[in-house]
Amino acid sequence: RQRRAVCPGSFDPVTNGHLDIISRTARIFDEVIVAVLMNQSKRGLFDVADRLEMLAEVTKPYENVRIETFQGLLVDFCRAQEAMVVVKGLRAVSDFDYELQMAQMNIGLAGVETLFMPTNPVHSFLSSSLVKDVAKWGGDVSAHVPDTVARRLSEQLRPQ
Ligand code: COD
Repeated sequence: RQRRAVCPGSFDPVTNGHLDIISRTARIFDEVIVAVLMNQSKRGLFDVADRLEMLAEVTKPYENVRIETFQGLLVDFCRAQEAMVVVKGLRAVSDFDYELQMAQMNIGLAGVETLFMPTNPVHSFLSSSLVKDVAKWGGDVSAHVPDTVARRLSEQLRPQ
C-alpha cells in the first residue's frame, strides 16, 4: 500500500520554506500531495491558478509530488485522497500553539495524523506574507523564494 502524505497550505506564493518541507517529505513518503486551499473569503495576492503553476514548476524535480486544490475541511480532502498523514513545518514555538490545536482537531474529526517537521533554520523567519511585504516595497526576496516566484512577484506588484 502506498504511503501518502499531504502538505497543505495557501502557498500565496510558495517559498523556499515550503519547498524544504515538501522535498524532505517526498524523501520519506511514497507520494506527497501538495494541497492548495481555495479560500473564497480570503483573496490572496496570486489567484489559485497562478499558485498552482508556480508550485508545479518548482516541484518538477520531485517525481512523487502532485499538486491538488481543496475546499472545505482538510480531513475530508485527506480521506478522499486516501492520505491519512499531514506533514506541517514548524518554524518556531509561535507556530506550535495553533498547529497543535489543528492537529488535535484533525485526529478527532477523522483520525488524520499530523507530523511536524522542524524547518531548516535558514527559513525559520520566512513566511509568504513577509515575502509579499518585502517585495511590495522593492526589497530583494531572491534568497527566499524560487526564481520563478521572485519574477512573478515583481510582475504582480510592479506592473509596467
Ligand atoms: N518553513 C517551514 N515550513 C513552512 C514555512 C517555513 N518558512 N512557511 C510555511 N511552512 C509550512 C507550514 O507547515 C505551514 O502550515 C504550511 O507550510 C503552509 O503555509 P501557508 O502559509 O502557505 O498556509 P496556511 O498556514 O495559510 O495554511 C493553513 C491550512 C490551509 C493548512 C489550514 O487553514 C487548513 O487546513 N484549512 C482547511 C480548513 C480546515 O480543515 N479547518 C479546520 C482545521 S482543524
